[in-house]
Amino acid sequence: MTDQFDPTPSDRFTFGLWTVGNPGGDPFGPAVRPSKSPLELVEGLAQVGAWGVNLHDNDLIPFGSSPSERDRIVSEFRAAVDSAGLCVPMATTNLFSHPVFRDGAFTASDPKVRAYAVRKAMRAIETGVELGAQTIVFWGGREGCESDACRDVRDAIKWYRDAYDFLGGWVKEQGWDLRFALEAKPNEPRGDIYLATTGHILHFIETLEHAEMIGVNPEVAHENMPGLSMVHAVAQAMEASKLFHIDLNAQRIGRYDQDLRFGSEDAKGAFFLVRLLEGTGGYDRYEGPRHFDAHAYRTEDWDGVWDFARGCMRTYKILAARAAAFDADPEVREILEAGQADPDSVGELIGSFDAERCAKLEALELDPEALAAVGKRYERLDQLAMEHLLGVRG
Ligand code: GLT
Ligand code: MN
Ligand code: MN
Repeated sequence: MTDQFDPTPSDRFTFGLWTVGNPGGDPFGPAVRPSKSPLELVEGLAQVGAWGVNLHDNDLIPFGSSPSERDRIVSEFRAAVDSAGLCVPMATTNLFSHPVFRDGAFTASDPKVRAYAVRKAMRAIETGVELGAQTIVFWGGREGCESDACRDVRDAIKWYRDAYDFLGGWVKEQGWDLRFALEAKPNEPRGDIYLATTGHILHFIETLEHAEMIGVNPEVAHENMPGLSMVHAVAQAMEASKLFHIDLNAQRIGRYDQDLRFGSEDAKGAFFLVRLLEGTGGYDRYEGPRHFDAHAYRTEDWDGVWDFARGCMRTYKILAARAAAFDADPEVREILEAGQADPDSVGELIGSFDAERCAKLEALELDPEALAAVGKRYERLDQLAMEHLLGVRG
């Protein structure tokens, strides 16, 4: 049975090779699913209605491959992607698995490790460009420490900056129209990871030489792990025109990085996130790919993996429809409009300072007791959100 929530390529849903390809191993037990090749994964993704596939260099090209093996693998993959009707909008570099990165990659204390990491990123960017990627994600999984005795955090941040300044300059010299999207995570696998949240990264970007080509790739799980709001992180990134990519999944607050099926935890958080991305509540829609960085439960076989992938996409579309209904609901509009009404144009007085506005502000009659007496009706508003989300209204 099909319905309007089944994914189609025009929804621009993407998955990483490492997501649907995750064979279910964890720190306590081995893989539970036979592994599938990148070519098989591409075929499966096309069948479930995805638009694109993303990859790390080593998801496709085994570490240590010779240049000729690498060329053969990339051209075979490209042919498979083309014949499946998919695309590769994003590529990334594995700067965390190999033991060489045990003390970090761009922030490792040993300058030779930093040089090796930058060169590995250059090779991965070349592969991304060859496959048509427009966005290069950087997740600094080993950029952190267990003990701050090991280095001064300010040195780490400086070395981090050096790497992005170098790579940004190199990309521009090649003449490639690429954007970098930096992904935060507060901890795991390191005790503390540098630039722990999207907010930290947004500031760091402003200190970079090629800041205009660098944005963020927030992930639901990584904001939720420490109990922060993904909606607020994404909104701040959008407000700064820095939402270059997004990692959609689900997470219970306080747990390890669970990478669960999108929307399967914190349905209300997912609802407000999709509402934000779709722009139904105001402002422009996010136009980039909707990327799922999640994997199927360890209980699943391969059928379960494709159920998982379909589930991510369907939930996104269901939430988009629910968000549109919420924002079209006259009672919702009425509460929001009443709450922000400004019949005396008082809001205009606050902004960049000038003496005339200041005088008007000073002259206003403002009665804090009367202002404080007004109930905001957010209980009703949130209940309306819940009823739309639960499908009993609109
Ligand atoms: C790794 C990590 C993800 C990142 C990937 C991109 S790698 O799977 O857990 O959150 O987005 O490097
Ligand atoms: Mn991610
Ligand atoms: Mn994650």
